[in-house]
Amino acid sequence: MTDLFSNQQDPIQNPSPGITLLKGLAAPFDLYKHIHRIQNQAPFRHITTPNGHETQIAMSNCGAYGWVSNLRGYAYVPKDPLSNKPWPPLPDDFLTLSAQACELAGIRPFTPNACLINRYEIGNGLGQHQDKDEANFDYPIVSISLGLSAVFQLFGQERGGHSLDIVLEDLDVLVIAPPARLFYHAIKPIKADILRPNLTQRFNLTLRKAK
Ligand code: MD3
Ligand code: FE
Repeated sequence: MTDLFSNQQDPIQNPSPGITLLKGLAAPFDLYKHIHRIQNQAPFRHITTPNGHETQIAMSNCGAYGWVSNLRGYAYVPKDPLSNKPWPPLPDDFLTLSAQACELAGIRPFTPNACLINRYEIGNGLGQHQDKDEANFDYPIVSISLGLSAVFQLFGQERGGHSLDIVLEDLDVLVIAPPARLFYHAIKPIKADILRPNLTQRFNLTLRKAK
């Protein structure tokens, strides 16, 4: 029923073509268990971008390929440059969650082979950018949010202009598929949550087919 006094929201939302927000879909999984194991093998690090600046957010990866950045540019590589060893394996839970998300979004499932993990502290954000280091932009990206909420901003094919703002909460899963796949997007600086004072971080995991 849709009445003025209902505070229920649809667990499956389609705020823009190609974008599906699956509220709380990650709840059944203990994803922190996996993050802790991954960060023991491939610690979070602030990477240097081609313009010589260090990223605000810290990053790690798991899967056959990991996304790295250095003064030469951005790339997906099979080994962690810090250890010169392969990235930790992609946990089965991540593949299960990705398949569930694609099914609920009504798109063809894909087999992710890369997972970038972003870690935000309070005050950290991510500037407007496109994700275009993957080989084939027809494949979707599945994003999982953990911890503090974020305001995700979706722009269009061009940088700037108006944005559609979407709140990503703890345990939400976002599926990004064409026609939104190459849209510019950003994360506003993360705010503290007065109701959860012990929460000081946000994690975002993006499952991708890199190559
Ligand atoms: C829309 N991460 O890792 S996830 C990134 O919350 C990235 O850490 C953000 O942007 C984060 O590149 C946003 C949601 C997301 C991921 C990829 C997209 C939205 C996207 C690619 C195209 C359009
Ligand atoms: Fe991105």
